[in-house]
Amino acid sequence: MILHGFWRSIATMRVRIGLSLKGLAAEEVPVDLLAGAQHAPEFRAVNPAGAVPALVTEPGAPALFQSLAILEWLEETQPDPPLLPQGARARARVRALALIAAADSHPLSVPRVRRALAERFGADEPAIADWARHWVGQGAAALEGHLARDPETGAFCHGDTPGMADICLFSLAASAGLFRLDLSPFPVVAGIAARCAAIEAFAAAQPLRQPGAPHLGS
Ligand SMILES: N[C@@H](CCC(=O)N[C@@H](CS)C(=O)NCC(=O)O)C(=O)O
Repeated sequence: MILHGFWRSIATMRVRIGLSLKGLAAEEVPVDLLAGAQHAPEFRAVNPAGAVPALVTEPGAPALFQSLAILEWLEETQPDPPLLPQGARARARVRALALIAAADSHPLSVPRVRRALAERFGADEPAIADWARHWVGQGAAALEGHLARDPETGAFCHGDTPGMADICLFSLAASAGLFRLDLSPFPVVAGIAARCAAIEAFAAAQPLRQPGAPHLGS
């Protein structure tokens, strides 16, 4: 399989984790979002939406796209270990938690939105970072509210094994890291993110661990 992605891409990170938890490997082909490679005709042929991730599962077949749809495909084609719990209600809860991070929060800080803020409204870098922090924080607050009040929450979002909601929560925590948002006001979210970070499938998928990422620290 070929995973079109980018070191910094939060959505690609979700697919990296899902593949790894399922014991599957994909060769990652970088699409340099900071250089605008998502707009190149060669990549638009892969994903006309101009966004990563895009997963080519077999030669010649159109790529799968949208990280949550890819995670659902993984779940259906490779059920073990499961990313979703048993029972319709539990599955709805996990999908809803995942969507808070992946659908309500993350899209507001993707490169095309940051670029539109700069080009259409004259926002400078600090203002754009402030905007991104705001929406990541809104996502963290919504997750915290749901997780803290629900007895289904365990060491992870739903019980004591990581799944789809944890993948998305961990991706939100990675956004918080990139935009320097302190997650300590959200202790349940921060605790689950820390437990995810102790699992290699999660840790190895983090933006700063990818080839091409800037080397930070000594
Ligand atoms: N909802 C999509 C988001 C895809 C997306 O926006 N990906 C970002 C990187 S995380 C991207 O490629 N953005 C390109 C751009 O904004 O120009 C998913 O979960 O796959």
